[in-house]
Amino acid sequence: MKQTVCVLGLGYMGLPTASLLANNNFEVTGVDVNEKKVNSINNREITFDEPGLKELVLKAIDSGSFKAQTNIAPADIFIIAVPTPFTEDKKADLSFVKMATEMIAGVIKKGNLVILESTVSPNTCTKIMVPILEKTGLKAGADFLLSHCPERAIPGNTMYELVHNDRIIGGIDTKSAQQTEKIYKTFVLGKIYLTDTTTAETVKLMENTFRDVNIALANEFAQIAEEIGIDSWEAIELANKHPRVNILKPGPGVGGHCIAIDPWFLTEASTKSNLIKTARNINDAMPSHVIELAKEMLKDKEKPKITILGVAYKANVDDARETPASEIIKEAENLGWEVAVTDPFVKNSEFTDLVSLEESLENSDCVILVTNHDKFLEINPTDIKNKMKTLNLIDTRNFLDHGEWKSAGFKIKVLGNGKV
Ligand code: SAJ
Repeated sequence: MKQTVCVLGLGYMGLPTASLLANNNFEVTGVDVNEKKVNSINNREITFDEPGLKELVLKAIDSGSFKAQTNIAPADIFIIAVPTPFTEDKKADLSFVKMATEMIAGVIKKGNLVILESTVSPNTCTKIMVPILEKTGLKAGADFLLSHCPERAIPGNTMYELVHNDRIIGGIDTKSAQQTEKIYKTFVLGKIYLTDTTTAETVKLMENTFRDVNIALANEFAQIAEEIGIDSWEAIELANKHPRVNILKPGPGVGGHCIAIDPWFLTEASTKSNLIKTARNINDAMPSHVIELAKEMLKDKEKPKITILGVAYKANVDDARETPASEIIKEAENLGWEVAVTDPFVKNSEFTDLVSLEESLENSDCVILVTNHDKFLEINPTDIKNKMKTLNLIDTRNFLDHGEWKSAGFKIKVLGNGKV
């Protein structure tokens, strides 16, 4: 008989994981509190774009091994993949993890395994989940198993990375880690490493913090390069020719639901973390730096109109969570500028109206490229120049063909390039 799995949270990680398990011999129930999302999945619609996901979900539904619902179902294995936002004072908001654990506590039976995939602050498994689950009278380790298997797949390439990336599994005991390994081995081709829950929680935060600090370094190099009068993009590329150097890319800021948030989870209980906080602040200040570049370029205009190309937090995805575009738009509007925003992937945004590319360029004084969607490479500057009032371009990703834009008559600024 197939083992039953209940996946709580049908978002960016929960739904892909649920569909992989359902296609690998598990009987899967996906649970989400959002009834609209549940209905659309059961009606064969996916509310976000992720290459390869829809096909896999439909295959799982058609084989009868996957269904979505709003209520928890008893199962052999529970997987929690709910969001962990952060609070105003930059602490992990674990309310969804707690709620999911309470739901499981309502149906858990002896012999069940509970797996946490959501990114959390250290000690969440032992200090928060175990007490909730033990209120049932069952004992962790003796009666039920508990582990943390942090998700590590990157949006935009989730389906590939869920299968091919290595995984870290931390158990409250060896048996919990080993039982979890058996489940992930059914679809993971990467290596699986076993440890304890708190180490696994910290490893996940360290990975995203490493990336955030590295991007902050690139962003600081970019601003220094602007002062010195060199091109940081060229300098970083050359520095990366060293066998032990790998500097990431500067940009308008760090967005997304992970890297812009997770470093705070690591620092919230620590008195020792200066570098991590400084890096976060450097990255959070990048939208203001973009506005400074725009102010310089538009200093002769009283009430300029700017065009923002891209609100997604990164290239070729429809996800605008924590996007640096939001702060850029807010600051520009506070200056009294007219702001028109366009994005070929993002359909709706909570913080701005989105218009077509054509409309966004109408009478504009400056195009600011925020997201490096490939689609923006198709813009022909000669075709759009008649729509615009003044021909200015700020490229925050060093992405567009500057020669082409210059030939069309545009004045160009590139973030991190003190030469242009
Ligand atoms: N960014 C830069 N410069 C760079 C790279 C990225 O400015 O050189 C910016 C992006 O534009 C974006 C932000 O950083 O705004 C984050 O993008 P990302 O592609 O670095 O990462 P995420 O947030 O999409 O996914 C990360 C991944 N973590 C790591 O690579 C260590 C992914 O593997 C995790 O699973 C995911 O966080 C998560 O869910 O934690």
